[in-house]
Amino acid sequence: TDSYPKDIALLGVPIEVGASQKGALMGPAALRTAGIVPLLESLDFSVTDHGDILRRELTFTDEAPPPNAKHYREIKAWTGETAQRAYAMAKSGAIPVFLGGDHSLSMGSVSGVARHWHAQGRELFVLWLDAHADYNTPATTITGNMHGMSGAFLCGEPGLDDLLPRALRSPIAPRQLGLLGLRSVDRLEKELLGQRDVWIADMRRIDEFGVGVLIREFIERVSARNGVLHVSLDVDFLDPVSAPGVGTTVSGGATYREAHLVMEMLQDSGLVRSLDLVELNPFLDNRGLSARTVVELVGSLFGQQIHDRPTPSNAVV
Ligand code: NNH
Ligand code: MN
Ligand code: MN
Repeated sequence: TDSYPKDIALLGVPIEVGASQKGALMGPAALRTAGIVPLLESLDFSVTDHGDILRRELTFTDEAPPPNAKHYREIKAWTGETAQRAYAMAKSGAIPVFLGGDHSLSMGSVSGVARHWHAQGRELFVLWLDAHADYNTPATTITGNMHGMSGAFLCGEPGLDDLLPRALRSPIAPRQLGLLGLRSVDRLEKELLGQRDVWIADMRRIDEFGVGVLIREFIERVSARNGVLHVSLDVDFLDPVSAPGVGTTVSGGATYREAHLVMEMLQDSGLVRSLDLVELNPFLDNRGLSARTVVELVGSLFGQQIHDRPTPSNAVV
């Protein structure tokens, strides 16, 4: 199989209107302050920071928005730009890392990288680390917040059909999506998910089987299809004790060590080709704790080890 990329491309996507709380637009700056660039360089990556997408440079349309999709036109503008940038970054051979920004940014980032891998004849799998399923459509949402709709959009569920032009879209099948860490799902969202072949490991399964068993199961699904993996990390995947800096904390989340183990095992798999870091809200953080925790997790994902292990425990390549 192909060798692991040595280049990482960073792009800040300071979007916050997909969430109800303001402040996620400060996320990219906080992740840089927490040292994401020198950390990746210390792990022998060559890092190119493309800076942030600028809101004032986006093009807004004036079409009538669909119902129950707040700030639709602004999110459409972010999604189109993010998808084009994501496609170009993935095509360059680097590993794109998207600094959010709320989780609606994944509608663009994943669409762009999926389009690249589709052109390569590879299936893109998406691992969604989140307290929430983000599988609402305008027909199922309670809040109308579009950060709760990203997964459904990416799987081609109806209701946001004109958000991204056909040519920039590359929907994934529900079986290519994995949700880990769930503990807050809306009623109609749950009903919809129940009819789809999405891989789901909620907190109950994590408690019962341990995160290591579950992540190995998902990695095996990806490698069985010779797929590649995009990781979408919502800060609220973590327990609020480790990461209070997020607009939608839910208690009972992944512990600091559980999250690191996930990242370490993903590193061992050699399958991760792109990453979103989303929902960090520095305005709500406790002296940089959450930003630092996220950056430490990025370290584990890209090869930082506590002690060298010559033979990874779950090598699949
Ligand atoms: N399910 C809720 C909604 O759709 C919450 C989504 N909020 C998130 N998602 N933070 O990760 O509004
Ligand atoms: Mn989310
Ligand atoms: Mn969430």
